[in-house]
Amino acid sequence: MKAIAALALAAATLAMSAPASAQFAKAEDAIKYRQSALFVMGQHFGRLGAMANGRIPFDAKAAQENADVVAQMAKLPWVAFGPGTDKGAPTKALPEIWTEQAKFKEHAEKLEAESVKLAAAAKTGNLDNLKTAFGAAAGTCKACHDSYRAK
Ligand code: ASC
Repeated sequence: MKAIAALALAAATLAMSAPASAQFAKAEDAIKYRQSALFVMGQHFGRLGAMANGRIPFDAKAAQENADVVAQMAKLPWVAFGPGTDKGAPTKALPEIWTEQAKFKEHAEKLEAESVKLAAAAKTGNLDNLKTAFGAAAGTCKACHDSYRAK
């Protein structure tokens, strides 16, 4: 019984830490994984942008939900930029990602930090807070794309 409990605990622990330890069978899977995470993030970020820029009415609850998704998705792509994943499927990822790993990591961490602030701003229910935090987060998207994504 003890062994079963220990196994169950180990499995649960593994499941909870899955994103950070995601393993990919092949480079193509890693490329698809990071593109998928970034795509989903972009969709939800875009909805926030539409509110921040007045293209759609501000809806505090929707903003909060979208920002929470962004903050979760922002954690996911980075593990999928591992060694050997520079090719294997169509990708705009530039080689500098792998030759400037520390700088790339800094960009990723900035996005993660700004997306946490964005979620906090959305929780205030105040459109001006959302606008400010959205602008800062969008800046981190752009900075990384300028350096590490092909046009
Ligand atoms: C988005 C999106 C990005 C960023 C970037 C910000 O909505 O999909 O990649 O914002 O355009 O400059």
